[in-house]
Amino acid sequence: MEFTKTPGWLDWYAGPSQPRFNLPAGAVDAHCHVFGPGDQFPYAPERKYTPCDASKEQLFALRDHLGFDKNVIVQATCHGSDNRALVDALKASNNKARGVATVNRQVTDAELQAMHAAGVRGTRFNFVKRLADFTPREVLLEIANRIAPLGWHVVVYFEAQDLPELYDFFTALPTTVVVDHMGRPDVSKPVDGPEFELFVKMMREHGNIWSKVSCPERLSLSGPKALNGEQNAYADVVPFAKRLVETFPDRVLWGTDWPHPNLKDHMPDDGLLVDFIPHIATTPELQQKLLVDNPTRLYWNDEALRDGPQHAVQARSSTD
Ligand code: 0GY
Repeated sequence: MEFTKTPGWLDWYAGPSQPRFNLPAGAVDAHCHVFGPGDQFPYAPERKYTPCDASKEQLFALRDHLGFDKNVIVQATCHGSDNRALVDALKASNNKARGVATVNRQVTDAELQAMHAAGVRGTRFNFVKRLADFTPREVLLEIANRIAPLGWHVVVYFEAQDLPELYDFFTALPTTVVVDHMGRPDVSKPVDGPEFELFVKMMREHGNIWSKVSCPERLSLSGPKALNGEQNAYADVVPFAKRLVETFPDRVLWGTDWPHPNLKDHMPDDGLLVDFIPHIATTPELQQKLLVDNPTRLYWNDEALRDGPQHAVQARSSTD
């Protein structure tokens, strides 16, 4: 099938630099996507954007170029709840990728089992209005209760101004909950102001809530150029991500977000994004947790699943 990209679409950057920061052995890129290819895995009719293709082979080549060992591939909204491109990538990864799918309430137990066997370990609920249509909370809760016995977690994507309204729903979920991109803080506001404090409170009071400290390129107002007196790109995002890494070292994840859907301003160099990591995780210990220990525990901890959900719950709450 022929697809025409959304007007103004920025394609992913094909010549990423070699990062200066050496990733630790076993590092996981814990947030990235595959798009299509559309002629093999058509984009969903209900999608809000049509991207350029970004295949599993291209993702795995980027992984090797940057020095990552593994990927966590997150279902992108342009594929709706048709997880075939994701599952295809997981199966081709040689156990080097896990997945986060999007499922609706019609999903059968057999389909969930098949996705689990392919490497899916979570489902994503998207509350960003420009990306996904509204789904009633009781339907999402029903899905969360269906996937919990598999040891899966829920990934949530929302914007900071919507957290007050979503807070009670998130904190009542029966699984580990992973927040995309720190809940998209407005980085022009103070890192210790009321908006980000609410996010920190949610993580402090709920040991099952994790955060990806990813997407500086999406959140930054200062952009990819180092500012006067600053040494690094995306400097205005550093205090937010650094605070979470240092406060919750056992519940943070990092990912490139390749192929960077819906960016309007610039397309990042993924090598430069990797060089952002030591500014937010400033010691080898913090880097090891962020890049290796945490994602490995969440996504490759199959012993917990063999012993049943009870064990998985204990594994969850033993962090921090
Ligand atoms: C991201 C961010 C975005 C898009 C999606 O699934 C998606 O379409 O997640 C966005 O547009 O902010 O994490 O990839």
